[in-house]
Amino acid sequence: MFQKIPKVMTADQLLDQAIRRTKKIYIHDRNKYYQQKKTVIARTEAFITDLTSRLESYVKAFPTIDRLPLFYQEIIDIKIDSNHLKKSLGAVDWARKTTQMVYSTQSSTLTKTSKIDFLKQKQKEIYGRVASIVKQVDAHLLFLANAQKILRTFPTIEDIPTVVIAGYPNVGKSSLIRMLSAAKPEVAQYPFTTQQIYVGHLDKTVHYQKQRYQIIDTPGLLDRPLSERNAIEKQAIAALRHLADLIVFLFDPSETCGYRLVEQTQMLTNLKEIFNDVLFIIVENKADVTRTDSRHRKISCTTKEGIDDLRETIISTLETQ
Ligand SMILES: Nc1nc2c(ncn2[C@@H]2O[C@H](COP(=O)(O)OP(=O)(O)O)[C@@H](O)[C@H]2O)c(=O)[nH]1
Ligand SMILES: [Mg+2]
Repeated sequence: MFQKIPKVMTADQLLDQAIRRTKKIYIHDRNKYYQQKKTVIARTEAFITDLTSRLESYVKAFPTIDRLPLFYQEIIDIKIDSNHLKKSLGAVDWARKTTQMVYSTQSSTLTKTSKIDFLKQKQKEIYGRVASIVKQVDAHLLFLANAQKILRTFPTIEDIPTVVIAGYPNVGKSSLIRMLSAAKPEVAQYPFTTQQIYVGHLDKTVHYQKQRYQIIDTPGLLDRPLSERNAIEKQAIAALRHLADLIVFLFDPSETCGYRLVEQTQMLTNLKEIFNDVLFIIVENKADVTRTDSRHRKISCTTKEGIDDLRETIISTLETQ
């Protein structure tokens, strides 16, 4: 999702690189004087272009936060701090504009002069002013560099109808997401836990148009009692609210997962409180082992019992969302 953002350099690195590149520039002219003059001007121009285009590429590559899906806005705010990010992008853009302005106001002096010494002195002045502008935003560049590193690890989650799978460990969440997904689910780092997030897709063709639905498993997040959560994890769970159009809660009535039914019921109650505006489908897995007489839907990831029916129900529920 944010993989295209380039690595952000520090002020010193930016300036060094710009200077290094200019040194490779030579303009040839039979006239020695013109050769020198043209070379100094070309180098100064290249210096400015190198810097401003790089600064511009940073500002353009970062997403416009307010236009991102709410899920991303929230995790960016938690992991990076949205206001700080906006401020830093603004500062870097200011440096780009100011650098450009310094050059625009000085470039005519360079072309008009006939003295090489004066020309070189002017060039030095421009380099000096621009260097101090870029150094002024060094802290912001560092902030962006760090933000880029964090954003790069964010999972790619689309803004399409999404079902999230929840339930205690070993109830069969991974098995279910594998059964339901059209292709192998993608694995990515979830920004808050050491755990990973699994993103699969359900496809359905309606009137020759392929509809895509997302299916997400967040091991480590929706599989432990909320009372054991730290503040960040609670926020991370809250961010999922923006993502989930539907939650499939998996019970394991066989209790081979290692958790008793009362504990599992308690987690469901908890989740319903947090996701109070999200629809739940409650499913009992491992029906091949234990089949209760509850009214809940029964499935088995081992025998595939109830899987096709569950897929249909998920899709038709998401369609009406
Ligand atoms: N008998 C039986 N075992 C299952 C079923 N679904 C999953 N399992 C087993 O339960 C264990 C945990 O499954 P997994 O999908 O990893 O659970 P997760 O931790 O919730 O993702 C694995 O050994 C699975 O093979 C089922 O329907 N029937
Ligand atoms: Mg799992």
